[in-house]
Amino acid sequence: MEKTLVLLKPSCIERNLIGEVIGRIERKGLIIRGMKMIQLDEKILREHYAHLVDKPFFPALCASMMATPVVAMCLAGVDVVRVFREMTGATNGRKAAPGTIRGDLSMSGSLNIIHASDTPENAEIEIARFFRPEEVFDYTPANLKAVYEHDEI
Ligand code: IDP
Ligand code: MG
Repeated sequence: MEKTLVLLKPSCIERNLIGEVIGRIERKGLIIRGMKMIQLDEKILREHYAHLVDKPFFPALCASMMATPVVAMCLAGVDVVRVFREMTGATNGRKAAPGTIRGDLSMSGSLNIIHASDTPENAEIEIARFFRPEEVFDYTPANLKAVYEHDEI
């Protein structure tokens, strides 16, 4: 089953929204395969946000991502990368559609609550960046038969 990497950013932790976001993940029927708190540093952020290191806002982005530990999660589901990006919403919380995590919970273009992998290829790279293999658990939740029709998984 496809996997994706999610970070609950310091803007989520500081606003006491961890439970709100995890509740949405659980209610959607996504499987939590791994979850832990990590204090990020500049080294891992330069890798994770390599496409942004030359932007003028990169130092502020780094500072905001190191303000508290983050909650890193590995989620699984059919087509989960696309499904969870749609649940996440557009980058800027002021432009993200209502009903999405950012659209409902954020008013900022940088303090936007959550990171989600954008492609299955990047998800594999990002999961390996934040989790050791033994921290990702390959179990089958008992309710899976109620989440998917038998021919969907
Ligand atoms: P994404 O998180 O929606 O995939 P990216 O373009 O990959 O968006 O940017 C990564 C993160 O960098 C964003 O989630 C946001 O926190 C921050 N960011 C992106 N663009 C801007 C900007 O123009 N100003 C300030 N922060 C930004
Ligand atoms: Mg991105």
